[in-house]
Amino acid sequence: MLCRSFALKTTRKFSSRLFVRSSLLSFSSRYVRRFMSEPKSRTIFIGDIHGCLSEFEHLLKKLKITPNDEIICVGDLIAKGPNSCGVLKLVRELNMKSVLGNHDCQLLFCGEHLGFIPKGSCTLPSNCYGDPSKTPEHLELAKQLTKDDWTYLLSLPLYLEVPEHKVLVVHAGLVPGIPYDLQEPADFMKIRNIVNGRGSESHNDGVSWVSLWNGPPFVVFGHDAIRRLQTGHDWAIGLDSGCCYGGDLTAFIMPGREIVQIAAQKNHCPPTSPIIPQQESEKINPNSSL
Ligand SMILES: [Mn+2]
Repeated sequence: MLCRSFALKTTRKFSSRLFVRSSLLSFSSRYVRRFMSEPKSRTIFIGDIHGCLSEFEHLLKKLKITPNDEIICVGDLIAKGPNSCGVLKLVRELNMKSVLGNHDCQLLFCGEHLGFIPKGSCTLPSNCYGDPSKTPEHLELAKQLTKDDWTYLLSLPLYLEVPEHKVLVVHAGLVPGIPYDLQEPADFMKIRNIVNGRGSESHNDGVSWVSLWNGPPFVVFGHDAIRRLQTGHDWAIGLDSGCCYGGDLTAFIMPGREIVQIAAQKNHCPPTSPIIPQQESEKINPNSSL
């Protein structure tokens, strides 16, 4: 019942309100894309893959994807899982879209640090990047990427609008009440909570950003594996169901609002924070329509 009321309520709101669009941008337009496509049979949003190539392949097989499907990833394609390069290759070959996740962003920074991409390629504010010496996995991964991988990563936006479905795709989230172009770029990639009106990576202090998000648009996001799949919001859905931590890889399909999942083959890496236990009421049938 919870899921059904979610779908009906959201549909009604969409039909009666205008979709917000970004206008002037205070940071490089390279990080923003408005995605206009030919009508496709399905738009499939995929949660954080984190190098879990095998689960990714199984999910695509289960989805029975066709060239008419538009596939959009919520970022963090790489790191933590066993085959980041394979994921990048498949994402490129199947012409998938994605937004930039915090790990993708750090990989770019490591690539610049090691000279694989030109100095000045990483133009986001400094709080979007970490010290490369403290991210050895990303440094090692940078040595394995192809030129096409770098070109693809450099093309990823911080947010992506899908007007056809009145959807905004971001990796982590945004601060409610602030226009997209005035958001902190780091918030798009790292936010979990709002603390004293500002974005925070914490999941303990303040409240989750999504609990304050009243839409429109409907936001599809990832990053927050600690809270697992988040389907209980009217105006957003969180798709990071922690595949790399032994959870699931999740796809959300529009139209229809169907959820399709593949269970992780194994626990690929230990979680950095304890996973918040999922409430019984939040559990869903892995192939259900919301
Ligand atoms: Mn992330």
